[in-house]
Amino acid sequence: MTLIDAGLIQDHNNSQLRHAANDYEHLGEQLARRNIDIDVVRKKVAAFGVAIPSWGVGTGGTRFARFPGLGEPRNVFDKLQDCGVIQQLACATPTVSLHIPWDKTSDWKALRETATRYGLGFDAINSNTFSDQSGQAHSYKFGSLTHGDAGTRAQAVAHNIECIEIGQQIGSKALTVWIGDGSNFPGQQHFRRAFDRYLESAREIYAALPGDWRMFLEHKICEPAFYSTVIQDWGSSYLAASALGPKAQCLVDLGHHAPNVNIEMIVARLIAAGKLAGFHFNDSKYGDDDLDAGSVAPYRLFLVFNELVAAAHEKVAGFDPAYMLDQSHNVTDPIESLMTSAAQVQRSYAQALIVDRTALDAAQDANDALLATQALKRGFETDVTPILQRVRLDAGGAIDPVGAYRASAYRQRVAKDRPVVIGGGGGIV
Ligand code: LRH
Ligand code: MN
Ligand code: MN
Repeated sequence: MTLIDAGLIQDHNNSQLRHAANDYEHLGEQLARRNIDIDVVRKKVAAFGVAIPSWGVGTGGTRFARFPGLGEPRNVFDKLQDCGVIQQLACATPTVSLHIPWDKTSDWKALRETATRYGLGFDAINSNTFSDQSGQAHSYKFGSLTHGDAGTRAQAVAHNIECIEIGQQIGSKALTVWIGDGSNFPGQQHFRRAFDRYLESAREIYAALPGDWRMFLEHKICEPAFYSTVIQDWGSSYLAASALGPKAQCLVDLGHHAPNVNIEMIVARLIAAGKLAGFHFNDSKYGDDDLDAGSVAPYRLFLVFNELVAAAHEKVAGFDPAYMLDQSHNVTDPIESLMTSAAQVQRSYAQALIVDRTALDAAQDANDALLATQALKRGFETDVTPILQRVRLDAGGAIDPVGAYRASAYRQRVAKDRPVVIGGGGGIV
C-alpha cells in the first residue's frame, strides 16, 4: 500500500535525477581509483536495514514538559502507518520494534496484516517493567525483576513471557529487556543480592524463549535510579548474558554509557565474546539524551560501524547483530528525524565499507599510527550521499526523503483525524 502518492515522489525525484546520476558516476570514479567497486558497496547498503522504535514516531518529552506535535499517532495502527511512510520514502527501515504494553492491541493478526501491507515486519519486542500499568497488583517503584518481593518479581517475569507470546504472533525473534531497577541512596540496595535476583528472574524468562529466539539484555548507567543500577554497564550485562546461556546477548544503546567511554571498543569486546545482540542507535552529549543518530558525534557512529564491518569482513562466527533506532524527538517531526537517522546509520555503514582494510591492517602491523588513523578518516571523509540516494531511488523511494515528505503534506492530512494530546513529561505512553 502506498501512503505517499507515487507520482509525487517521482515528480520530486525528477528534478534531482540528473544531479544524482552525475554524482554517483563521479563518486564511482573516485572509488575505482581506490580499487573499490561502487556497485558492490551500493548493494550492501541496499541490503542493510535498521528497525524503527514504535515509541519514536510520537513526540517525546522530558520530565519537565512535553510539547505535542501535530497529528501524533493515536495507537499502534497509526504508528505503523507513520513507519510505513518512513519506509516508503527512505527505504532503510523494513522493520518495527514494538514496546509492550504501549503497543497493545486486541487484534495482533490485524496488526501483522497491516504491517505487511506497508511492507513492514517486526524486529525485537520490548518489555516494560519500568512503569506501573493501571490495575497491576504490584508496583515497580522499588524494582521489578530484582524486587525484594517474590510476587513483584513473578509479575515482571510473567509480563516478559507475555511479550514473548505477543512477539510470536507478529513474527519477532527476540525479546529486549531493559529494567530501571536500582537505587537512589547508598545502602538502599544490597548489590549482590539484587543481581542474584535479576539472574533468577531472567532465567525464568530465558526458559520461556522459543528455540529460535534471542534475549537482548540492555544495560544503562543510570536513570531512573540515580545512585546504582542493577544492569548498569556492559560488564554486568555480559555477566548476566553468560550466566543465562547462548540465547542471551548484550544490547548496546549508544546513550547508555558513562561520558567518554569508548563504545566502539565495548562493541569489539562483545563481538569477540559472541555476545553482541545489537544496537539502539541514537546520539548524546551528556547522557541518555536520545538525540538523532549521528547528530552530535557522527565519527563515533562511524567507528562503531568500523568494528561491525571489520567483524563481517573477518567472518567472525555467529556475528549477527540487530539494528534498531531508539530516539526521542522533542523538537522535530518524528518522521523526519527517523528518516534522517536511518540514512545517517546507512551512511556510517557505507563509510565503513569503503575503509581500505588491507591498508589498515598493514599500518597496524607496522605500528604506523598516522597511516592507520588516516585509513579510517579516508572512509569517514568520503561523501557517500550519492550511494544512499541511488539506493532509495532503486527501491522506489525519494532522493530527498524530507523534501518529498514535506511536499506530500502527510502530517497535515493525518492531523485532521489525530487530535493534539497535551501530556506531561516522559514519552508517548
Ligand atoms: C531506556 C531505553 C530502553 C527503553 C526505551 C524506551 O532508556 O533506552 O530501550 O525500552 O528507552
Ligand atoms: Mn534503548
Ligand atoms: Mn535509553
